[in-house]
Amino acid sequence: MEVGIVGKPNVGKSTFFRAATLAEAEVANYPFTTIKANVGVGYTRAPCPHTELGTPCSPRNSECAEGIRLVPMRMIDVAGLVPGASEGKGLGNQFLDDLRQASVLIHVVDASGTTDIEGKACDEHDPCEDVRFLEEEIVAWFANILKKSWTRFSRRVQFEHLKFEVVVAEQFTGLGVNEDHVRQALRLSGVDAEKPAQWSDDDIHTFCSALRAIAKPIIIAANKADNPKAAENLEVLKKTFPDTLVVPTCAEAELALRNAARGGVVDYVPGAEDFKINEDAKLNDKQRHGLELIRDRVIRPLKGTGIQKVLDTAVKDLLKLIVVYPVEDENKWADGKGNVLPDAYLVPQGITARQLAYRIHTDIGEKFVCAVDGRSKRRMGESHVLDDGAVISIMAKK
Ligand SMILES: Nc1nc2c(ncn2[C@@H]2O[C@H](COP(=O)(O)OP(=O)(O)OP(=O)(O)O)[C@@H](O)[C@H]2O)c(=O)[nH]1
Ligand SMILES: [Mg+2]
Repeated sequence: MEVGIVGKPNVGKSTFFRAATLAEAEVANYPFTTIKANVGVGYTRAPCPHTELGTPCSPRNSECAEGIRLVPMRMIDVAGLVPGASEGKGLGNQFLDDLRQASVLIHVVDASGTTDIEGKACDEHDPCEDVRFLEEEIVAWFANILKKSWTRFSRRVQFEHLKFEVVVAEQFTGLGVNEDHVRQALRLSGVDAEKPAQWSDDDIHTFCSALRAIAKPIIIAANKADNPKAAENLEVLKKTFPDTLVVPTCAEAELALRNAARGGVVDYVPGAEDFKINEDAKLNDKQRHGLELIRDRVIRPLKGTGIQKVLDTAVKDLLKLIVVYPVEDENKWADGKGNVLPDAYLVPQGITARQLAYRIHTDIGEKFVCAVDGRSKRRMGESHVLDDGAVISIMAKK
């Protein structure tokens, strides 16, 4: 699972990335601070079933903090995008290649409206413009790939009777686009898959726009929400893009809180709606005041900093993934070595018991006999659809 952080320069992408991953990345108040992409690990949260069991867990592929399982995902913070990037403007389109593996994009927008379309400081700017241009750049990136060998490819579909989705998915190899994405994009755009040779530029654009929405869905982080001008822009963004998820964020506050928590100054769990200043911490007046400001301007009005909310919403509502816990022993919820709830798997909603078995190991998928629900101890057949948070033991032929 990979998450891409995108947006025009100077909006707070690297601050968001650092806050989410605690990895180092340069942050500065001018455009194009980031040139080479930063890669790190962020987390999505799920309730950990160990709290029901009353036994501590021993996670292997994830972490557990106060009853919350943190499931890792790769995050990538790329260079700022400007209009025309897909034709080489700004830092050009190399950053787009950095986004190939991303299955979801977090578009960081400056909701305070104090940076212009190229990321330079200004008094007023409409962030809706940024949302439109960024989407168009990604669509243009898709369209350029498709157009590169359009003639040859459309002929193969029309005259050699090859399946459109097979040929298109081939074109996009390495971009995380599969045949199912193409089929969905065809349905959504209503273009004629039988006669691509007759497609106009508009048809290509309509199709690529649908493919972008399916293969690289976007969630908007309306950042710099601590700025007094942000509230109004946030409402405009939500109204203008009613079908897009928009979450207000303050990356700077999240970074400050995570650093303070790491230094033992505050008790703060990412995603929490409050934090506690540690009484033993030696803070000067300025530091204490800074933390109180974060509480008054960000945490209270926004019910948190929004950073973790963006990640959790992207996984749950946009990608429609759930977390399941495969175990070997359905009574102790442990693996063969006695590790309790060792693995947390991010899987698509609607996954069946047998599909999960295949994800664990091809061999287990092939020799699947049945699965057992760790809670009810009921047996389930191969086509049983798994619930979010399921604890599952899979029986396979020896
Ligand atoms: N007020 C406020 N400022 C922020 C916030 N997040 C980031 N900033 C500031 O915005 C400026 C740009 O931050 P970066 O994280 O470097 O932005 P970027 O989008 O990675 O910029 P490029 O790498 O140049 O594209 C810095 O001065 C940050 O401190 C926020 O939530 N609120
Ligand atoms: Mg940056």
